[in-house]
Amino acid sequence: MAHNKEKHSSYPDRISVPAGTTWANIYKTNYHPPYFVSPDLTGKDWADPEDISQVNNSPFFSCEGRISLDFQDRPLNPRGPTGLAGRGLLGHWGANFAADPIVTRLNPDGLLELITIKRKDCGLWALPGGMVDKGERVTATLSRELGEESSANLSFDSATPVYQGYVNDPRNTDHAWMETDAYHLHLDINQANQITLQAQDDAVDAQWLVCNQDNLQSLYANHSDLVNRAISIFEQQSNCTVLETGQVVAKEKDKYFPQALVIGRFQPLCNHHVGMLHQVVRDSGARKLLIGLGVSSEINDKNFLDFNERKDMLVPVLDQLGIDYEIKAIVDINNPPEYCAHVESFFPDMNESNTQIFTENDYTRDCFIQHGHNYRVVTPGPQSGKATQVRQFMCQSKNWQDCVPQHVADLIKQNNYIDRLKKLTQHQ
Ligand code: RP5
Repeated sequence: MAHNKEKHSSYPDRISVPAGTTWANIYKTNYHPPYFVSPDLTGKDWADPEDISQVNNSPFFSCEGRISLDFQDRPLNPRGPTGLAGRGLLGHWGANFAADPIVTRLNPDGLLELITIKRKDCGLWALPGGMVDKGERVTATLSRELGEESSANLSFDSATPVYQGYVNDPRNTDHAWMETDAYHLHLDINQANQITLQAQDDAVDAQWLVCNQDNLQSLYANHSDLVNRAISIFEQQSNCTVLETGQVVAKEKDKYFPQALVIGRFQPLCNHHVGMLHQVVRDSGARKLLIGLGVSSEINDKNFLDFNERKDMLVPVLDQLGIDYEIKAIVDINNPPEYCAHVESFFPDMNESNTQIFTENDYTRDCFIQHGHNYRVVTPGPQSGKATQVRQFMCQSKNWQDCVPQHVADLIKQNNYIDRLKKLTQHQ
């Protein structure tokens, strides 16, 4: 993900960071970003002290995995250098946790609409999210923030979790960044009619926004990704399709796809993946399962197992599914318009009418539904990020064994994959 290029009004200019720069290769560049911490943080009890040695939340927790530190023990942005050091406007060193409510309804014209607020700081339409207070449950934050910014009063106890992780927020810096928990709540007409939207607090306006792709793409930060993820889960749960215009239509009846293509990395294969594969076979009724195993050009802390090592983990699970399958290595090409053709070149029999695609990755999903393609893409569940957690547990010597099938645990131990992962993690 390229960092957000929006300049925050109170921020100094960032220095430009050449594409492909990571913390591991930054020493090859002359990287001296300006340092900025907003005077607004001074004296605020919710903000960390500026002196990092007085911060007692190390090791820094992040939904993105293990956080590396720089030579001053400051946490480093997991998505790489941003061109600006310090915390900027963010109170905490490292991850700053927010929660984002995605509240939708159908309008009388059959269009899906979403509660949005216009942010006071930048004038952009956004999800009415906000920071999680210390010790607060995320569902409580969602209700509170929605109420504070739009006056709507809703409970999120039955909402669907759709995303947990990094937000491409314009306030992010090398040492502080936003992460969020996004939950989706779809209201029926009676519930929606009880809401009167009225901007409050950090918002100058609050409105129901039609979920067409133009509107979604212009939302703040990467809020469009969060909403598209919610839409894709909503489509599966309600057996409908949301068109690019926001129009909600019933799914093509009796459309049957004989093949299911699952694209994933399985770094490593964990219990969540096993459940997902069983679900795909059960729900799709497919006769053949195609597995596209994402292969990175480099071995690193996120891609620590090679193709054959992961194939060895997958085969016993696939054998148990009782259907025909094929596994192919899909080498990363970092070229969204070409990605669909790239995958098709490994599975020459697949096309839009005989294969539906299952992926938990937003980037992959977009490659198959944008750029002129019309594949049916299904997000198997909101539980992505489980392999990240397994890797984290492996590095921290926590109980990772319970998160993976027995044969995977055996392979990990027999081949010393933990040592390899730890070494790669230390080199980050
Ligand atoms: C975004 O900033 C989050 O996704 C959330 O919507 C928001 C929280 O920050 P404030 O609105 O409280 O400034 O990164």
